[in-house]
Amino acid sequence: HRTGVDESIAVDESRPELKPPRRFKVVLINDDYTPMEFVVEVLETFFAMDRERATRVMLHVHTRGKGVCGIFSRDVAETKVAQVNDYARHHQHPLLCSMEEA
Ligand code: TYC
Repeated sequence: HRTGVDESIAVDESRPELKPPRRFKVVLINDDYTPMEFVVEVLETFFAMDRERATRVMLHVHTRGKGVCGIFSRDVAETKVAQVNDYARHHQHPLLCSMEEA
């Protein structure tokens, strides 16, 4: 098996280059009907924001039309988008979440 010394040599071995993973912004879109409190709850629940940050992001989206909730791998971004849109629809709000390459 490999010693600690071998491990440090192994990181220098020739290997096929891996492309850096693509990153994706998860974006919230403004609308006229979703309650502000619901948007804050979404940002707290799915993006682990405290109330102050969630309120700031919600107000940014409200005034600017859209805003970034976070930047993630493609898989995590797709999951967040689906979770938010499913949650909004479950509560019969038109809130829309989407993703774009960072
Ligand atoms: N514009 C909504 C309102 O005035 C609040 C809102 C904020 C809705 C952000 C969606 O992504 C959104 N109740």
